[in-house]
Amino acid sequence: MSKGKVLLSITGFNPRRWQELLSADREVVLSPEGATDPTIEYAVVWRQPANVLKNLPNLKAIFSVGAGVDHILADRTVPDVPIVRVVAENLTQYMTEYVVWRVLDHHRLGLAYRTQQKRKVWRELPQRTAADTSVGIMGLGALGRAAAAALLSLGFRVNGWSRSGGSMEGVSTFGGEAGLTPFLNATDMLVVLLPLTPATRGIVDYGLLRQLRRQNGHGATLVNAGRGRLQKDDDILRALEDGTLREASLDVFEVEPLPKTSGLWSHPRVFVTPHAAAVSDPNHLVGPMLAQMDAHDSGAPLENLVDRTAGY
Ligand code: NDP
Ligand code: OXD
Repeated sequence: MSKGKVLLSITGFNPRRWQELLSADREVVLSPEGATDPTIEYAVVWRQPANVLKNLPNLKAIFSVGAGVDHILADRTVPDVPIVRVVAENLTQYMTEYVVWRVLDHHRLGLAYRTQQKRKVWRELPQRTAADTSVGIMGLGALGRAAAAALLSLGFRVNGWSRSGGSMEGVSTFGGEAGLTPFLNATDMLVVLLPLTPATRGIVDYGLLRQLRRQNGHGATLVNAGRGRLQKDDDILRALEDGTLREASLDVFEVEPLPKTSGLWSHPRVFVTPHAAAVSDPNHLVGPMLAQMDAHDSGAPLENLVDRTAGY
């Protein structure tokens, strides 16, 4: 019996490699043949056009090309079938590298030394130890936990905030609304690895940044590699201007691509990357996706399912 077709519905980047790899095992279509195409059994999507999934009578599951699923659920017509998100070693490794890179650069005064180098200034700056620095990770899930483990191994103190407040060895964990202020008050460097959901949208605002610890009069540091709409770009600029924040590394923004008019591009204490912290590599991800489709067809449960009521 032939396998059901895969709808590959991608906007924002060229899906050619995804198509090639998926086609090795299943027929792939880039749009349904008619609004109610019965031949499509699986969808692989990134920011699919609105309504494209809504009337597929034999759709068994939707696979997100990324770890986040806000781009799928933004379309309210997405049918009530299981949604599978990416949890993969190579994506986790990329994110861990990004977090360690940015935390170490801020911690070891990379910005100040680069500025000195431009001016040919030979001056040693006072250096804090990792053990004196608390990194607080908002979102202690697959990515947050891996980043926490790497930071612990470098000697940082690590705090973690999540919905459940679930524990992790070596990490001071905090949960829910009640845990947020104590978590922030004990954090010098904030790393945001939350999903974008109705509960987290806009959470990284000026009021939240004010609650971070600012030791010895130094502003705190922000690293956001979660989602742009978790943060208020203007509040970050304000916090940088009044000393609430010392520096920021931002991989994600309220509007992407970051508009040329944004003050974040040229701010001397902001490090910008174009939503590149952890890319979804089809060479690593398509094989497991196809294997899950086959296993599901044989009756096995799907893995890495999204809890639609929570939105992640
Ligand atoms: P997980 O679902 O594994 O973890 C999410 C974490 O966030 C969990 O600890 C969860 O709490 C916590 N959380 C969710 N909602 C809330 C809330 N309302 N209050 C407090 N904590 C909350 O996700 P991943 O770690 O795999 O990925 C995290 C996000 O990273 C993705 O959703 C995506 O947006 C982003 N991402 C960005 C990339 C980039 O290149 N910039 C690449 C890949 C992902 P609990 O543990 O209690 O469930
Ligand atoms: C993801 C992303 O969610 O790339 O995986 O942002």
